[in-house]
Amino acid sequence: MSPTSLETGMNPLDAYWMPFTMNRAFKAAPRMISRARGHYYTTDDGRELLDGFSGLWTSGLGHCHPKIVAAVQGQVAELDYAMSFQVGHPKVFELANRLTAMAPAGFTQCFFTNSGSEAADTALKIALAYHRACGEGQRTRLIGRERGYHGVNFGGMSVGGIPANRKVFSAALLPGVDHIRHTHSLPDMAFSRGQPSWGAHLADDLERLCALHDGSNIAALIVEPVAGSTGILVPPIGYLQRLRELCDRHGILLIFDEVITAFGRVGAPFAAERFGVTPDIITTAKGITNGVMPMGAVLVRDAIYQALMQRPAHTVELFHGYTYSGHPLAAAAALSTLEVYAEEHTFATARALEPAFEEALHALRDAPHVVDIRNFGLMGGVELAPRAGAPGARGYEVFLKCFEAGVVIRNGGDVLQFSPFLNATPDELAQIFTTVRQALATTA
Ligand code: PXG
Ligand code: PLP
Repeated sequence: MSPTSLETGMNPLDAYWMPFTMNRAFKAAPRMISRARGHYYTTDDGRELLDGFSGLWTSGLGHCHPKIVAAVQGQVAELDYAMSFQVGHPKVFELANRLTAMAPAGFTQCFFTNSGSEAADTALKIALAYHRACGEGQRTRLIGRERGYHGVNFGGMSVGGIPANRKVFSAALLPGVDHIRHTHSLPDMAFSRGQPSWGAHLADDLERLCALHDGSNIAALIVEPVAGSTGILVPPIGYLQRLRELCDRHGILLIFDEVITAFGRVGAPFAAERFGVTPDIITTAKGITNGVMPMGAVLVRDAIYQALMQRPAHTVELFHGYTYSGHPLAAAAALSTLEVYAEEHTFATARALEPAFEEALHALRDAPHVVDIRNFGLMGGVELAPRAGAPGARGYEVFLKCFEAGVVIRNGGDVLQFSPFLNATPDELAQIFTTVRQALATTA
């Protein structure tokens, strides 16, 4: 038997290589969460923390919702796993029906994954397969957007546009990918509330790429309706409509990555509905199970599915899938989550909370270091001026101070990010922003 960390004197936290984390700093001063209930985490030393980030955009209903917990507990005792290839189980079919019923008109199909990253790669593969089935196999180019985040797998990373996530893997990125420019411009839109009025013309950058590569070679454009990970970039008024028009003009599939924006985060089942722009494919994850089980889903318009169903019926139509696609526990968690969203009128509740959230967020305008504030739905970003020579250090320090003071937020570099619960109370919003203001006041 190998010796334990106690015998070797190693840090017992050493073996776990944490994702997107400063591993050495964490292990020197861990932040350990051992329980959660409702809107609070409990740390291993018994402190209660108000969660201002809804998990990681995942848990809009609050943690350990009793109904979802019971659904998963019941399911694990009834059917723990069933093979997902050539075999099915009832709940995943029911879930696909429910999801397509919630989706914009014309979406009839749902493909299941285990994460947002897998959903992004699945959507890109479906786009390529669709064009080939339509006799347009030359449409292989994939277009993303600067500052976009579509997860960390090779496809999503390649269409993604966050420099740090790409730098080390530069030579391994997919060929044939290009990016339209991002929509952010501090001089033109700082402190906009909701959608900026400037910037619809930025969508025309897609025309530049259609001219360069020829539109007939482009398979799909993937964008987040509201960019999340990069620090909340809200689409200018008219921008998404313009992207839709250009995609139609050139026969390009439009993919909305709604891993964050679906399921109430912008006060509707999908951002597509809220913005009144219908893409061809929608990717989701996170809120689909309220974060209780890993699951992602790719929602697809009927014409795409039908195009792939033309070959003889004894053939596999799409050579793609995951061992855990539509896992019974995830399906049970998702079905129960959708029921709670309906019973508790969660999306309307979230929508009603938007003005109070916007006010509380924008009240930070006069706090030290703040150079921009952005919001849409219950997504909020507060951008800080970077400390000279140490980008990200100031944001990280504010995150640490808030954690110490009992509030969990997230910093993406120097952008503080806010994702309150969809059913947060005014008092909770006040606590979050009072804590952030105090942290900013004591941060150099
Ligand atoms: N697409 C989008 C739009 C996302 O926001 C993913 C894909 C990937 O999902 P998975 O489940 O593979 O992680 C995401 C994930 C942040 C942050 O700080 C956001 C995400 C992940 C990590 C950090 O906002 N979103
Ligand atoms: N690697 C190996 C060796 C496998 O056998 C499989 C699945 O059978 C995978 C990777 C893919 O795993 P998953 O289907 O969970 O994505």
